[in-house]
Amino acid sequence: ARTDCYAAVDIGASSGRVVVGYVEDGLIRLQEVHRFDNRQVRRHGHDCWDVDLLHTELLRGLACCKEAGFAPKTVGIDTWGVDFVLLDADDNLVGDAVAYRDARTNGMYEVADAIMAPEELYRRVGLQRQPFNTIYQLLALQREHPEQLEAADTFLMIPDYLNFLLTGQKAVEYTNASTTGLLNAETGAWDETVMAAFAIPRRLFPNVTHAGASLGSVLPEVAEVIGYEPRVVLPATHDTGSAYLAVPACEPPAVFLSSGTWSLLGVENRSPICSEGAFRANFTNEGGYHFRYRFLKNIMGLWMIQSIRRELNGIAYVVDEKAIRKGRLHQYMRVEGLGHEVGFADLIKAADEAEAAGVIASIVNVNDDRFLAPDSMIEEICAACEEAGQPAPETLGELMLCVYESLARCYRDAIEGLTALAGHGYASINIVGGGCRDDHLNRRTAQVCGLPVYAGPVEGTALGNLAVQMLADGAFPHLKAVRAAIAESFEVTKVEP
Ligand code: LFR
Repeated sequence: ARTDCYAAVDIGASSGRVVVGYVEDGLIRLQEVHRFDNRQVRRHGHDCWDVDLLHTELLRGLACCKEAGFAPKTVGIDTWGVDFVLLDADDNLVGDAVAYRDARTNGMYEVADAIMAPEELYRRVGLQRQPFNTIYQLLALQREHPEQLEAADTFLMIPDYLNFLLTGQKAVEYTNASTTGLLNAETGAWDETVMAAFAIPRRLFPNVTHAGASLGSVLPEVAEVIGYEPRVVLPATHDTGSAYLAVPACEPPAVFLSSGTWSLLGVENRSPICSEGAFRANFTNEGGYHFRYRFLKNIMGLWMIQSIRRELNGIAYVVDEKAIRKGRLHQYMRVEGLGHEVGFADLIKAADEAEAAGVIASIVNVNDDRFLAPDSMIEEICAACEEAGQPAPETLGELMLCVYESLARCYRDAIEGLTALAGHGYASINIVGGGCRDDHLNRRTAQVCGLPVYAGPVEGTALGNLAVQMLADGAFPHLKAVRAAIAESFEVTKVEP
């Protein structure tokens, strides 16, 4: 098996993949060896991650490397942010890995704001206000299950936990820790003032470890199952942190957009901006690789499109035998004559046709929290249109056009916000991630924002993950070199406004 290679395990809210990367003639090559659907399950009244499924798929994926002829030197794991598990003194899980879209954080803004003004919290931690931030999840846990916090010994985020299962080492990686709302934006260490104010026990939190660090070899029992013995290296374990590393930054100054379940739109800075203006515009300062900060905004993203697709196919996004949240087809919606499951291509086609027919899109505020986890995305969009005095979409094309146009306008507003805060304009939008394959969205984004769109690479997150492993192994001398190799190795499509 080929050993001069690295494996990226990249797990998003809707799917995960294992991608092997290696360098050949200065270019980076990728091969996907495993892909799986991620899912949420209903447990003890909450939407939760199935961490056992993630563990199984992780091992399966690493074994697939070997089956594909690779025995990677190192392995790196990244996932979405904010979510965590608690371990007791015997390293057993305490409670469930509740998923960030779960409703447990409802009402936590009020609780938190009575403890510390949100402006003050922002000045310290620089994190955008989102109901799912770890800090609000911990406040919810304090109220519902104080005994779990009591019984807990260690707080680990999802990738940290998977790393622990591979190596037995407990480390909390910095980029993902920066999504908790508990890390000081300036120092990059746990903010003990914030923790004390919110009565979050500091003793649970291992000191932060930085991307590039090695956690050592996998445990013997893991090596046995996967058929080789890689070291586990920390990439930017927050997927968005990995994705931003892989942006080729064509035509600077460029706005970066990592497009997946979320659209993460922003720029990379050398220091955090925790100003009043940044707070008001709700931009976040997430910690990046090597002292960089992602100054960005979360935009509802492909989640809306994924939800519509699931709903049209009658699939719930939470697996729950007892109270399955089945998508209800809105009374006006018709997908006729398709004869197969609705795919993304069908949705794009419907939007293209509606556009060609001159349909005027109704507009919704995609960043309204009502779209975070609605029972029916389709009904929620229709209701939002009606409440705003606009016609509710009556066809799939109208619905899709509404989503696309609303997303693109939210991108435009975010770029205007960035421009106002930075005091200068931007020349292009660079999109990485699965969403950069959506031609309709690329075209509309270019039009509405009035900027050229550079789309690619699609595997931005896995690439960013691999980039840090390659740097840790000395395959590239510095970040600039690996970024240049990424730009040269992958095709980027330009879409003019
Ligand atoms: C994207 C992402 C975002 C984060 C959200 C929740 O996958 O990691 O950056 O805000 O998921 O964790």
